Amino acid sequence: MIDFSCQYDKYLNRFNNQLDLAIKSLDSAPDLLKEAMAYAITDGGKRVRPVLLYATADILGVDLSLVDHFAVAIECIHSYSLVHDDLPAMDNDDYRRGKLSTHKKFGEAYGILAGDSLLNFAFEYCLSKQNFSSNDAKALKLLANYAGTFGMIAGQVYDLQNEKSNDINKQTLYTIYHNKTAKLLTAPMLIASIIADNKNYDNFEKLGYNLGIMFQISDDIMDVEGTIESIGKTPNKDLEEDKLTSIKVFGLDGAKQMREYHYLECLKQLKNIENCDFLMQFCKKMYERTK
Ligand code: GRG
Repeated sequence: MIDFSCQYDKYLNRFNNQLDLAIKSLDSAPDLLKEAMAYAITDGGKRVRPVLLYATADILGVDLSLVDHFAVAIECIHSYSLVHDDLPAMDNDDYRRGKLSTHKKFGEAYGILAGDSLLNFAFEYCLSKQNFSSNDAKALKLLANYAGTFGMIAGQVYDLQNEKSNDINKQTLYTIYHNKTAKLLTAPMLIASIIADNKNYDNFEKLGYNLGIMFQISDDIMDVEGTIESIGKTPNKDLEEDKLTSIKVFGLDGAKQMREYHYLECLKQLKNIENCDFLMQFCKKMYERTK
């Protein structure tokens, strides 16, 4: 039996060292931009996506040094999405990760620019990886696809379009959650799989889908049941904005049942993957999470 928190810390330490190197490489950027980017990406995040990447690489026998650049890139993209999501034009939140949101700390213009820069830097940093291979190119293309016009950004558009709507539709909800949340949680596992010549690709794709939907339903539940201290951002925002959420579609108890359903689907996929103890415990932690 593996020691889950020991292994999580191992991945976290590795990621933090890689992130330090990446931030150092920003030295020649304008001071305020660098500061705002570093503020947005350091401290407070759970680092779920880089941890998923390292854990999958380990399972598939991929040397972790081959995915370090991707770990930094995916957290840059995730952090940019949070910075932009907090802007007044989007979710308009003053708090994120237990501190002032980036635009509140540095002003709206720098919030926009720091987000833009994190997105560009993600790709620049990946492309600076030594011996960039054809599998790396395929993995980077997947990341661009899952984070962009056909993925997370599309999800954000569907999300905006369905605010204050009376059309309570499960299909629409799943389209939003798949794109907005699940794709960026699936990408790290698929990146590791692509680098391992597509090993277990379909299993990881289905695992990512279910983990992502479960993760977003938990986020909805925490929005209702959590506090600013526990979730690090303002609670009850979804209700205020009248968003299409799992709570609106299923009710609070129904959302909890759907969270369990997707957790069990994750376990089903994991049965097909060897040496997946860590991921099994990871899914359980995500199922039980309150922050
Ligand atoms: C603005 C382009 C653009 C996209 C925004 C992803 C997103 C789309 C908005 C962020 C808000 C949100 C509800 C995202 C869904 C995914 C999610 C639950 C993010 C929070 O991820 P965690 O819990 O955050 O991993 P930490 O802070 O731990 O990294």
